[in-house]
Amino acid sequence: MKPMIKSPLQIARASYQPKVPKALKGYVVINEGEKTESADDQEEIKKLFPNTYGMPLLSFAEGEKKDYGPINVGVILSGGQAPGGHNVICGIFDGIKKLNPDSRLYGFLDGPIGLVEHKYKELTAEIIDEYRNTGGFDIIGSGRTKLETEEQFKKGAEICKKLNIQAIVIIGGDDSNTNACVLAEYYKQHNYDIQVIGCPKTIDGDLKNEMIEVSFGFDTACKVYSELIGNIQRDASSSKKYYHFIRLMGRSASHITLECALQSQPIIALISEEVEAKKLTLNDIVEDIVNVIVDRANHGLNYGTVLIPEGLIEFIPAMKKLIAELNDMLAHNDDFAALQSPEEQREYVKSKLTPDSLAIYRSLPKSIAHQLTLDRDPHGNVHVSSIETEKLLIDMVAKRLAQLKAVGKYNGKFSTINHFFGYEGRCAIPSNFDANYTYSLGITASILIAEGKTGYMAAVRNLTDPAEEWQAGGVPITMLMNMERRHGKMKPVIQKALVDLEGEPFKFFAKHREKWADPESDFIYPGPIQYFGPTEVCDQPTRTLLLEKGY
Ligand code: FBP
Repeated sequence: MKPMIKSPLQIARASYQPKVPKALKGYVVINEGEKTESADDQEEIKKLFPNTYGMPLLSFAEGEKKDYGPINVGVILSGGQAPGGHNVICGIFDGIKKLNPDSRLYGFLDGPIGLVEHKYKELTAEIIDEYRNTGGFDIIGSGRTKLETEEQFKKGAEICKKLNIQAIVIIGGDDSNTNACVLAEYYKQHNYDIQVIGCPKTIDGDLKNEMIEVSFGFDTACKVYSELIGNIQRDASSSKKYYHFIRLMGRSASHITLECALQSQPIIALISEEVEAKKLTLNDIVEDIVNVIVDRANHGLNYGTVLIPEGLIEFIPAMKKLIAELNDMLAHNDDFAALQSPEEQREYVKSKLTPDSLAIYRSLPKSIAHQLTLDRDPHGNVHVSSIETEKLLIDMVAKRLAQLKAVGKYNGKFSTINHFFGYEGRCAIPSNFDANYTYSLGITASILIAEGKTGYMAAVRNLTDPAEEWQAGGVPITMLMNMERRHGKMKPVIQKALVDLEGEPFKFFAKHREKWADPESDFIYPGPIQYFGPTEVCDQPTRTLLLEKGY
């Protein structure tokens, strides 16, 4: 292993001892709760997962010392990076070693493909110690291969047999945990002795239900973006010359944008779920932004920040229809794939769309229309992070302001800067919250494995309490599933948790946003994540989590 050169903060963080729930400090007993149902489409999901459907919720309590044989585990990091992934692996390692020092941990390389292609490395204490409390997924790499064929499952079983691996832990988002669920069911159905455990990862915050309070990484990523937004707001207030249009990652869900808005108080934050509920058109959204800008100009202010969720475009009803048509049209479409130039592709798409969608497609700048037809990921998702919605909005707002200026209804200056924040936060050094949460998830996974569970997601709850009071356990993955259309076919997948317009975080935002747009209002400057210092500065969870829990 090549020696790493480290910053003073890296060195200090290496010796940070994550806090864990009381029950995880010693040995546990598992209490079984109620039997569970899937999020929707219960009959279909039950049929597809006869061996793993309806299992009970599990919660851990402090128990007596027990003896376990050696536990060999294979771990996979799947999908986009999220701060804390390394600590999940450290938690699994420490967990299985505590239960039996002869246990071994193998990391499959570069995502699920490592399992299929038998690419792995043993994670020794020396390697693990280099990655404690660090950001990134570079310990073993990540990838987005979808595990779905019997051949892949069998190849996975082969390597597990060779390495005597009793369980696979898949650390991933909704799509990767869908893989985990399918794999668990397959191995159980075919009597392979291999357990599969999932772990809720994603900065997007869209993998949650009443039992999974938040996915890991959301806390750190939002804090990084909020710091940057705050810095930009201070720059804007100082120079007084720019409107900053900031698009934020998050896929379809607007949780990141909402959380960043709660932390920084921009003049505008768009929430996709509200746009859909109110059936707003692109022109409606532009008009709302323009009204705020005109009002600020009337008060002599020509600067501010506008937050835009990256998935916005999918939630504008007419755009949603267009994207759905494109998804079906482009799924496994060799004719389209064979076309060489963007012009040929554009003509092909235009010839296949329904008249309404064609009109929308034509109205879009060519660059955006092209971005909508780029490759879907292996799970069938549009690559929303490649669609430059912020530029589209700047363009439309500028045109509308020019019209108003021409008739004397706007007398300001509209100079803009566009940003896209996503990759800046996905590998940040995990906040104390994420460092503690992920390490606890790792230990939880090791216990679920030792106790012979499969088809469960490691879960740690009560996250607004001090870490010692957190409640660890397991949630059947089938509980999060429903049927959705992917690549033109209905498939069982984990239901994405979108922003709940009746939930407290959104209600708080809706109540205060007008005040934030007001020329008299102040921005908030959250500042950088603090790792050492007073607890009210270092250990605060997100505003979303606090509001959801009634704080
Ligand atoms: P997952 O956690 O669901 O894998 O996605 C995280 C994410 O950062 C999204 O917010 C973003 O749209 C996407 O990954 C970008 O994908 P990529 O890493 O392939 O560019």
